[in-house]
Amino acid sequence: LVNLTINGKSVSVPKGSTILEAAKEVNVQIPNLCHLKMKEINMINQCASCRVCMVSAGRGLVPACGTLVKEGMDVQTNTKEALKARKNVVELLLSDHPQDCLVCEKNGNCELQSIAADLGIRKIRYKGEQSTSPKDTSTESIVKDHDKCILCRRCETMCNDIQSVGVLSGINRGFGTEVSTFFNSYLCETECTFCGQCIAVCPTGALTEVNNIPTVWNALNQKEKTVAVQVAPAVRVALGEEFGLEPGTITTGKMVSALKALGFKYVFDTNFSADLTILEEASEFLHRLKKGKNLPILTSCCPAWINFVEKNYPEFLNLPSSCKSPQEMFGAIAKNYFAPKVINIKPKDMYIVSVMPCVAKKYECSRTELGQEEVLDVDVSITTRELAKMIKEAGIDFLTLDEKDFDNPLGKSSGAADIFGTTGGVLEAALRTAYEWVTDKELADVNFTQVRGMEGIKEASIDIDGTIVNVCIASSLGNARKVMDEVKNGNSKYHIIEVMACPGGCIAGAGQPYHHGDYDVVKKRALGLYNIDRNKKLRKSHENPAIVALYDEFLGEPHGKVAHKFLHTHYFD
Ligand code: HC0
Ligand code: SF4
Repeated sequence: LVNLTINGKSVSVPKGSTILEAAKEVNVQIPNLCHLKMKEINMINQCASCRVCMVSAGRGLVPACGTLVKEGMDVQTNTKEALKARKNVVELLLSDHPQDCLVCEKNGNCELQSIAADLGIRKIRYKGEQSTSPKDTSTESIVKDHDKCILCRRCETMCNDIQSVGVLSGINRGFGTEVSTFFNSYLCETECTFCGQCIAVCPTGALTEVNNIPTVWNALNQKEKTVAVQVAPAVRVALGEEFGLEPGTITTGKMVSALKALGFKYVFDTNFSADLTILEEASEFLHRLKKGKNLPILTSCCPAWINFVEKNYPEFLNLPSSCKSPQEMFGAIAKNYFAPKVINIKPKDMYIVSVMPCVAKKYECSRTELGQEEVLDVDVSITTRELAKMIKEAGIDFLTLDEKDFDNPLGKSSGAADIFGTTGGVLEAALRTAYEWVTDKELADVNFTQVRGMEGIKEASIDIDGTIVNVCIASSLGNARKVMDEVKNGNSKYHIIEVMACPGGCIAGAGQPYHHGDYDVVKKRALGLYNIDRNKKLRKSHENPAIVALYDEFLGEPHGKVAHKFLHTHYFD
C-alpha cells in the first residue's frame, strides 16, 4: 500500500492507484470529464486529455486521473492554483463549444454543463474558432455532432475496447482533430451496429439519440389511427430515476398511468411478446437440438447484436433464431391480431409506439422486412429518456400518479418476461419453458441463478432429462466476438448463446437514464427486475393464459405456419 494525504485526510491505496482513485476513497470529489472507469465491464478511458482534474501535488499541478500516487504525497485539490487552472481549462473547452445549452439535446444531462456550473463560470474570456462540421443524422438511431465533442475519447474506447466494433477513432491533426469514422464517412456507411453505447458514455451533446418525440406527439394528436404503446421490460426499473427515485425502483403502475395521461388509447406490455418469443424460440431450439442442426442457436432479440452478426459473421446467419424480437412480435400481433380480431380495425389503422431502453430499436423498427405488405410492425420507438421528457413536457406529476394496470390481453406477462431486460434473462426464461416441455415435469426451482450476474461471459450446463445443454451468455459486443470466434474456430461447446450488445443487458441500454459510469445503478435495475419476477405468481412464459389463448385463437402451434408468417424473420449478408 501507498500512504498519502489528500486535503489533509490520510489514505492508503494499492500501488499503481491514481490520485483520482485515492481521492474517491476519502470522499474527495475531483471534477473530471474525459476520465471514465467502469471496472464491472473492464472499461478504462484514461487519456488525461481534458486537464479538468488538475490538483496541487508537491511542487506543481498534475492531472489527478493520470498521476500515480507516491508514498508521503501531499495532495491539495482546491488550492488557488488548482481552482484557477481548472476554471481556465473549462473556459478553454467552452471557447470553441457551441453556446446553445438551452436547446441542446443534452441540456440537464451534460457533464461539461454541470462542471461549468459547479465552477461558477459566468463568462468565457477566450474567443475560440468554432468548428462547423455538418451533423451526422444519417441513421435512425444516433446523431453525431462533432461541434460538441471535447475529444475525451470515451466513445472511442467504448466502441473499440468494449464493443470491438472499431468505428470511432481520432482523425486529422491540430484544431481539425475529430473523433470520427473512417474517411469521416456517415455512420450509416460504417460497421456501426447502433448499439448506442458511445451515447451512453459521451459527456456532452456530441452523441445523442435521434429524437422521435415530435413524431409521437403527432401520432397522439391525429384522429385517423388508433395509437397503442408497448413498454420494454427494462424501462419500468429505470424510468423513476428521471423523477428522482432510486435506480431499480419499480414504477410499472405509475408508468402505465403516465402513458394513459399522455393520450395512448391502449397501454400494452412488450413483456407479453417476450413470453411469446420464448414459446417460439424454445420450440425452435428444441427442433434444432433434435435434428442436431444449426447449433448453437443465437438469441435474436437485440438489434445491435443482429447487426453485428450480419456485418461480422455473415457465414453464420443460419445460427441466429429466426424469431423477431419481442418489440417486433408485439407490433405484428397488435396490428394483425388485436386490430382486426379484437377491435375490428384494419392493421394499417393501428399505430404502434414502443418505449425501449435502447437506441438500436429505433433502427430495428425501420427495417422494412419486419412487417406485412408495407405495414411495418412498429411505427416508432422512443427511449426511456424520451418518455420521461414527454411526461415532463405534459406537466404530469409522475410521483403522485395512481398505479394503473396494463390493458389486456396484450398486457399480461409472466416473470420470465421481466427478466429479459437483464443479461442472462432471455436464456433463463427459455430454460424454464424448454425444461418443462421436454421433461413434462414441473421445475422444482425456476431460478437458474447460474446464468445471473454482471459478468461479461457466463456459462452453465443444464441437465434436461439426461441431455446436457451447454449455455453461454455474452453481454457487450466485444464479449460476443470472443464467443463467436470460438464458434468460428470449431471450439465452441455451446448449444445456446444469448447475446445482448449493451454490457449488462437492456437495463444498461443507451436509451436509459444516464448512469454516468456508475454500474451500481445498473445492478440495482437488475435487482428490480428479479424482484418483479420473484413476486409474480406466473413465472413461466408457457403458462401465460393470454399467450395460450393467442395460440388457440390465432397462431395455432408454436413454430407453425401462422406463427412463422407473423413472428419470424430472415437476415441479410
Ligand atoms: Fe430489451 Fe427485449 S429485453 S431487447 O433487452 O428480447 O430494448 O428491456 O424490449 O424486443 O422484451 C430492449 C429490454 C426489450 C425486445 C424484450 C428482448
Ligand atoms: Fe460504436 Fe455502438 Fe457507437 Fe456504433 S453505436 S459507433 S457500434 S459504440
